[in-house]
Amino acid sequence: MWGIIATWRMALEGVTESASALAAGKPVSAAVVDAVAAVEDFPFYKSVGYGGLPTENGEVELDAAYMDGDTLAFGAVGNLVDIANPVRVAHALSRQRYNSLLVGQGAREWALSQGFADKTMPTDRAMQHYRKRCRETLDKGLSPYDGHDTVGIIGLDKQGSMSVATSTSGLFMKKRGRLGDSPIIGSGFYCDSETGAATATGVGEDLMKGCTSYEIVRRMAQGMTPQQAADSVVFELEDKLMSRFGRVGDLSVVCMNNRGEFGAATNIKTFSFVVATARQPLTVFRTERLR
Ligand code: SD4
Repeated sequence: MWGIIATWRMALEGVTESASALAAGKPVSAAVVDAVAAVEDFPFYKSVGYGGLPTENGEVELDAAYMDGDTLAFGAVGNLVDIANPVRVAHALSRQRYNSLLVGQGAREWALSQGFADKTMPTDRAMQHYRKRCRETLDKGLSPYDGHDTVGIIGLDKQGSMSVATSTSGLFMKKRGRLGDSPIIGSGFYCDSETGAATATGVGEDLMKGCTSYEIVRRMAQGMTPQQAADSVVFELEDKLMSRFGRVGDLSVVCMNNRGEFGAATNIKTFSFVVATARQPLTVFRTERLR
């Protein structure tokens, strides 16, 4: 068996390539990292990598993570500025014994010391959006935080190994130094080859309150199907936050177990995700809030 599942339609091109690699028996780590890097490199995706939208100060600060489900090793970067592929830095960090999560200037210095390329990440297009949003928030009182998506990709290879990776520019107009769930193990991602993996997208401040990805994997380990685990975690968290916090942001997840069965759940109107497995031809699903 092999399989790959990713948040959002934007992952399609990267997933297409990596699905062929997995079908050909290639290892999951490269398949997942390459698929995320393809999304990072595409300048028109405004919420990931090159072309990602800036902080309120007009800087692009990127977050990314990688986790190996065989060893449970992970690496993550937060608030990384002007380095070409944050997910590749996260993957390199996962091979270090210590310093698994590096942020800000320290993350950048480490990436440069390892030979990662210095690249100006804000694009003219992203800066035009930024200036427009600055005017709109002032003139029309619009929320500055709309317009964010994270790519999260889970893979399973023919050897039964699993891994997961995430990458995002985080919330548009976030404060300098703000981290969401995407580089935080257990919240934005979790992977254990003995069970399966999960990854999340949406409002990190809320996804972190439920340790969302870990909780999905834990429920799969206790016998839930991926779909049951995804639904129960998203809607229980939504209910809890509504009753105790009075509001809830966007919560969307995808997950897969080590048999290539998958699930997805969302509390927003439409959430797209991409899947291919040995049994499921490559498909872009558009799921809606179903509860
Ligand atoms: C964050 N979860 O930084 C990310 C953003 C995201 O859909 O996924 N938005 O909070």
